[in-house]
Amino acid sequence: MKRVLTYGTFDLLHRGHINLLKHCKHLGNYLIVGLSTDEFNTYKNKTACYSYKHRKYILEAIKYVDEVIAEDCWEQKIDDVIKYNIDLFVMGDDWKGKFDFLIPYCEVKYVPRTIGISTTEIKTKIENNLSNIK
Ligand code: C2G
Repeated sequence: MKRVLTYGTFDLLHRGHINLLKHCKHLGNYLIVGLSTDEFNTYKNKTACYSYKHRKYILEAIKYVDEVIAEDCWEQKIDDVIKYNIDLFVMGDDWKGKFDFLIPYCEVKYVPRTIGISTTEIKTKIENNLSNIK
């Protein structure tokens, strides 16, 4: 049983998130997602449209996801890798190198980010359309 861990905000879920989660699951057998809490998003200077409760509800409905845990801070990753007996940590390659401190504890992989889609882009498109409507 290869246990995989990844983290993120996963707001306004889109195909880039699904590609990442699918890739994570196919690299192992059991996928745990560390979902950024609303408080941690504030700390990351990110404002999610959906609350943690709703982002968790949506993630738990995805067939690739086996478990969702709260991501409260940057510093919890080593403890999580040990606590959840993680074999492989995966993030999109926009984070390449940022989590290499986990290498002594588990395998670390950065996978290609899906080009042409992001939560920020989705928000901008909606805001632009709304401004056109006014
Ligand atoms: N992602 C992707 N392709 C996209 C958009 C996102 O592969 N077009 C990946 C990111 O690389 C990340 C995951 O999807 O691995 C989640 O992305 P976000 O929800 O934007 O999370 P982020 O703000 O990067 O927070 O401690 C780590 C942080 O919590 C990551």
